[in-house]
Amino acid sequence: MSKALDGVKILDFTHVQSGPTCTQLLAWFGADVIKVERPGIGDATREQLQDIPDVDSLYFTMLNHNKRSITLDTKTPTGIEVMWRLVKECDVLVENFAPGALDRMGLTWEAIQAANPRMILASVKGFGPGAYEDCKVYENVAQCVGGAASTTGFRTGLPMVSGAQIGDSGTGLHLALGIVTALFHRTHSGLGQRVDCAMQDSVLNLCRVKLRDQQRLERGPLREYSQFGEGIPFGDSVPRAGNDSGGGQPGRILKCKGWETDPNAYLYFITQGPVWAKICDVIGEPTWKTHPDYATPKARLPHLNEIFTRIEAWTMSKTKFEAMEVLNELHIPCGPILSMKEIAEDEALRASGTLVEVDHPTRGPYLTVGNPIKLSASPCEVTRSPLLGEHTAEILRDVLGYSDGECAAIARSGATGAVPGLAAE
Ligand code: CAO
Repeated sequence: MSKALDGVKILDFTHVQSGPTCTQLLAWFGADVIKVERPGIGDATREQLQDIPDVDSLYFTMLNHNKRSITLDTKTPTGIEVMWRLVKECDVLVENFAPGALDRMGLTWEAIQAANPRMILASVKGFGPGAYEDCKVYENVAQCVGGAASTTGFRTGLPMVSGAQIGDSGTGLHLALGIVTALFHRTHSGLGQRVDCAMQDSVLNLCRVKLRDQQRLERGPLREYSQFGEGIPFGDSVPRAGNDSGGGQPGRILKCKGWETDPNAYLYFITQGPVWAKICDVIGEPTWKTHPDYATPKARLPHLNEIFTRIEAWTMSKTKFEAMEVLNELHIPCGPILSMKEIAEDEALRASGTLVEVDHPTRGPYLTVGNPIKLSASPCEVTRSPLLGEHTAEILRDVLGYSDGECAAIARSGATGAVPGLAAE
């Protein structure tokens, strides 16, 4: 079966997490992703957080599946020549260098357009145009400047970053959507374009409900926040709301049986309006169905703390899985707090291909997250990340059409670093 992006060639100048997340997705959809790395060094994450000495880290392997790696020093004359051949040959150039680095490499938008008018140039930067456009940015910085940290955590605690990598992986996702949109546009315009995603903007996009609340706050207190029920006045910006649900259906994290010793013996419980009567029955408070303080969502808002305390008395009598079973039967929305250990052992996630075991020549088998987006006519097979420069020779020959003699000359020039077998030919 052919893949959705079969035939699309991606010139991948990405590193660390945000850019590689994007190009990995494109590779999973069938694009040929050619990752350009500095000879002898490669993507810095190959060596970061290494759990096995001298073996590509899980940080790297889990973000670079299904790609090919070419080592190329794009600051040597021969490297520059090969780089431009790649620009002419590929459909999309993706990069997340620090601001200015691409231009310093000679890859200005004007030069790229002149060399290949169909080329799409996709970039991740920390910030969009403005005072901070020249700044380097990493994940947690993006979470802070995008509004996530100020609205995450508990009201009385520090601003909090999330374990979900919304700055890096979130921006990579946004960029991937921009790229396929630009590829679609190109089918009728015939031309490439620039696709720019700033990490600050992507985080803010994921935090849009908090900007919604900022404007609601200007018209009065946020009645669904626990803080309202506690009688604590609001300030002039959206406060951290702990585990309060961000939507119109109030929810909280509640203790379940075993919480004293198990840090994840909790359940997220949502008091969805349409199933309120069932909630009252299950927790043993049938009179709350008609009681004026509890009968309607609006009446319940000032009493949420009391309501969740009562529900928690019920959830504490069950394990999180027992509670979920009872609640699911009644169509009451809820979810157990799953640890990474529990997720890693989840049979359904493995069966669906969301969790995949991959074999690696120097690491051996490891578990990774596969493609979370399932296309029925473009199934995804997750293959291991490339070793540094593993595909240098085949890319020079098969993609760029260099003869064996030319490949050897390129290798001898030092542009590719040491590539076994190449210089000798
Ligand atoms: N051949 C020769 N030189 C190469 C090369 C190659 N194949 N690949 C990269 N380089 C060079 C670049 O040209 C650049 O050189 P100059 O600065 O001298 O022009 C240099 O390597 C380093 O690039 P960088 O500045 O992007 O890397 P850094 O480690 O200093 O910064 C990061 C890393 C992530 C902070 C920065 O790239 C950045 O802010 N990127 C944009 C935002 C982003 O994506 N952040 C998320 C990262 S994941 O948390």
